[in-house]
Parts: sequence; C-alpha cells; structure tokens
Amino acid sequence: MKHLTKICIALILFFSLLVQGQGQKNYQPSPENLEARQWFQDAKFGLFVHWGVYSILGDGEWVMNNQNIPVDAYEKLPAFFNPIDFDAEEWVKMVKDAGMKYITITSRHHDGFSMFDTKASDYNIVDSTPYGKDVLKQLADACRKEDIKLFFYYSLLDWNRDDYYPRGRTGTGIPGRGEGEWKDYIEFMKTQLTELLTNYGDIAGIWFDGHWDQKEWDGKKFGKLKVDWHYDEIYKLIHDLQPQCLIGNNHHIAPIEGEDFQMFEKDLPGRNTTGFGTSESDIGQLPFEVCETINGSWGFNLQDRKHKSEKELVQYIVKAAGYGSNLLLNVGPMPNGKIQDEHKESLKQMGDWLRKNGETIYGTKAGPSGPTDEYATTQKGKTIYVHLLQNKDVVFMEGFNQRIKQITYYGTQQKVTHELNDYGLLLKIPEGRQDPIDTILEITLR
Ligand code: FHN
Repeated sequence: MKHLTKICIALILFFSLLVQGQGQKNYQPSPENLEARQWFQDAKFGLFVHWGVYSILGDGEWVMNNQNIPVDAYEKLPAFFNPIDFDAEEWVKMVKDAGMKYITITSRHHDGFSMFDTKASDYNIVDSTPYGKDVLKQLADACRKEDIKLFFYYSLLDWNRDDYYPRGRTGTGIPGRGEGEWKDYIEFMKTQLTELLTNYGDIAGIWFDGHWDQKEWDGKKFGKLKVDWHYDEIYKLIHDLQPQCLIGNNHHIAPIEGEDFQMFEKDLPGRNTTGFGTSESDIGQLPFEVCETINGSWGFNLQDRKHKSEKELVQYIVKAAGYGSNLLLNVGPMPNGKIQDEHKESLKQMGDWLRKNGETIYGTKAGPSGPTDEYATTQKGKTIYVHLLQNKDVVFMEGFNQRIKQITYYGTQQKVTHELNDYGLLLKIPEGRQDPIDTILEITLR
C-alpha cells in the first residue's frame, strides 16, 4: 500500500511538472538577489516599453498574427525602421519625472525581431535596419547614469524562427513558417540571454512571456504544456551570470522554482477579470508586479484613443500598492523613437501626484484592509495610509481592528472624525475635504 502511495505521489509530481514546466532545481536566492527583491518591492513604479518593427504598422505588437502577415513580407519591415528621434536620455528623464524607478523593455517580442546587437541571428536592429544602432545599449547607458534600473522583456514564443517548432497555438495563420529543431531554439535563447546579461552591465531582471503559447487551451482554461522550456537550465544560466537578476515569467500560473517575482497582466493580483490571468489560488509568496497599458495597446497603435484618465491611473497604482504590488505602466513608442504626447502627459500627471503623495506608496507594504472600489490601504511601520477612492461623506471599513492613536488628513495635522467599533472603522469626511482622485488619511497606530 505504502509503495502504491509513493508511486501515486511520483506520478502526480511528474504530471504537475509537465503542466507547469520544471524550474531551477533547489534554487536558493543569493543575498544580492534578496536585496534586489527588497529594492523591487520598495520601488513600486516602473515603465513598460513595447517597441519593435511592428510600431511602423501602428497596429500593436500582435499585428503579424492578427493580420496573418507572411514571414517574408513581415521581414521587409526592418528596412523601414529608422528611429532617428530616439533619445535614450530623454526617455530616462521622462521616467524619473514620472516617479518611476525602473524600465522593462522588449528585447525581442513574439515577432522574433531582436532590438539589440545579437550574434545569434541577423534579424536584429543593428544588422537589418538603416538605423544600425543598439537601442538597448543606449538605454542601458542612460539608465546607469541616472540610477534607473533596467529589465529586459524576453519572448519565449517566436513567429519567425523555424526552430520554434513544435509551433504553439498562436500565429497558426501566418504563411511561410518553417520547421526545425526545438533543441536549437533553446540554444538560441540561451545565447541571446547570455548576451543580454553580459553586454549591458547589471540587469535588474528578465521578464519572460509566451509560455502559454505551448499550452493546450480549450477556450476557457489552459491544459497541458506541450514542450520543455528548459527553465532549469535557463534560470540557472541567468542567476549564474548575474545572481541579483530577478526572474519573472508571465505564464499566468503559480511561481516556478527559480523565479524571483510574480507578475499579473492587466489585473490586480488574483482578480483575473481578463479570464486568461492568474487565479487567486496561484498567488505565491514572491514580490508582485501588475502591468497595465495607458490606452488599450502594448505596442504603438495609431487608432487606439482609449487613454486612461489621470484618476484611473493614479487609482490603479494605489490599488496595486494596496496589494503590496508594483505597477509597470506601458508605453508603445512610435517608429521614430518618440513617445506619443498623450502618454507623456499621463506620465507627467503620475509624477506630479507622486511628488506630493509618494510617501504613501514607495517603500510601503499592503495595508491591513485589502483594496475595494472604495478604498485601499498601505502601511509603513506604525503608519497606515488610507486612500479613499470615491467621494463619500461616510466610509465604513469593515473588519478594521487596529489600535488607533490618531487619524489625520495626510500632510496636515487636521484630525479626521472617526469611530472604531466591533465591526470596523467609520470615517466621516466633509465634502470640502474630499479629493476627486484620492483622499489620503494617515492613521498612526499605538
Ligand atoms: O502577448 C503578450 C502581449 O503582447 C504583451 O507583451 C503582454 C504584456 O503583458 N503579454 C502577452 C500577453 O499575455
């Protein structure tokens, strides 16, 4: 009987590895890595950049798949890509002014085009565009000067290469895709990752994406994983090259061994309103990052006018912080290397807000009351910041049971009328004290 149980456990482990993919065995984060995780958790705000030759078509980064552009036709794009107005220092300045602490940029997206100088393929910005320069190198140099950390997004999925074979469930309508050997694809990725972690100085993290392309999908949920991503080797390679480098993988499942942070796409942790996101039961113990677009697109989209308002964006970072999470807010630069004015304006507004209220976000952890549509809380030591997100005269925070010394309006000595009872905390906020975006209160605990 005991023997049977052991076999069952081994089988369950075997199949769960097939579903998840095996990570870096016996991973023990180095002291530098743990320090980097702490920095990351305190940083709270970063810029996501989706930039590639797809920006020329102004229809997002999935245009090759969405328009079923044949491989040989798409391969004509690099010849038109000449972002002469790209100014890395200007980007970094914009990031700093926005109150952001790091940048995560696409080094290679699903279209397979590398935005950096790689020896692993000529299909890259240096060898195949009239521009001929490595934008990641320029950005790495500018970031280093200004103390902004740099992460590289790296697509696991590839619609261009023959050796991305077996193919996944996307890009199936793209004509001209070839057939090759999976082991060559793994070697290609390892070569590129080695370059990314050798030629650009200290890299704060690698942001993987595309794992889900190789999973069965019945239209509602993911099933079995069809390939071996060799995460055991890939994660080890990264940590051996740069132990502090934080690995995250947008696989939408619970963290795999060897990862250092967990991301949530277009959703607050565990909410999964998109339907393809990470479920609540898959929330792990690593630092969190939520990523979101300013309009509805990651890559530059000429027609997308659905730019989020200042209120929506500020409330999103506040709610993310209420979960103890970072916000990675996206821009899709234009083919000339500039960022569209509407998005620059949004980043400026975020920066203005954070200059006044950043203390209630940076370096905080999730507060005692989880975010709702009405409020979010963050905490630093004996101080709790309550962010009231709707204009109401009376707010009741159910279940709040901390030992309060005093409550004031943030940045003032003015007391807030309140009542703590067995059920929670009742706050009375006169109309004149309500802020249309976020009324912040400071609770000092005993
Ligand atoms: O397919 C990508 C998409 O283009 C974009 O990069 C986002 C960012 O989180 N991730 C994938 C979708 O899950």
